[in-house]
Amino acid sequence: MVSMNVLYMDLVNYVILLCSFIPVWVLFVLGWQVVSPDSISSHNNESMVVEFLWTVFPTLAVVVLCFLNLQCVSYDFLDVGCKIVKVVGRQWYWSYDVSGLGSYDSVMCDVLSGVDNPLCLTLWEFHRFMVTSSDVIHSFSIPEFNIKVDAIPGRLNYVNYCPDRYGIFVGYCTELCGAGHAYMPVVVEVIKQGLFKLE
Ligand SMILES: [Cu+2]
Repeated sequence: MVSMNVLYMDLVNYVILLCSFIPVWVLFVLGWQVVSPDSISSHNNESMVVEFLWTVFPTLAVVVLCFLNLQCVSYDFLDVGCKIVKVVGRQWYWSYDVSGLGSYDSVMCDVLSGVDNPLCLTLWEFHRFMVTSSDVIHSFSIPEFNIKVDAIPGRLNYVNYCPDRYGIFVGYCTELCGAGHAYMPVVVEVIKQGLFKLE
């Protein structure tokens, strides 16, 4: 399911390329037809097979894209035994509550986007981030995960994510939330299952 999501993002890029290529190609051929004395319209070039193929293949492509799109859209509604990760934005640090780890604060400790207690996620496990705030509006954002969820006081926003690679990922608060806005990085460690520990 996760790789489907990644595949969809890739497909979108290919479709954008294709969408740019088609008008350029059509304009080129049109121009060529206008100036060429031997244009296509002067020949008998109807072909049922070609017309059939260029109707069926794009239709199939649209069906496949619709299917992937629906999967991507419904990805957030999936409830596949997600591990709940509560995320609370505070002035100016993040608090996490991860099942198995309990509740803890993640406070910035140096200028290179380091925090004392990073958020620990396990590889290939579905996590549901439940995001809220205890004071002003923050925004929980991890660009490498394609995640950006507003943390709004009195409201619970959520997003699902399943880490597909090991590593340390850095995100930021992306809502101007006060004097310490720049000093509340999100640091996520994706580790192997069973390696959780807090210092
Ligand atoms: Cu903030």
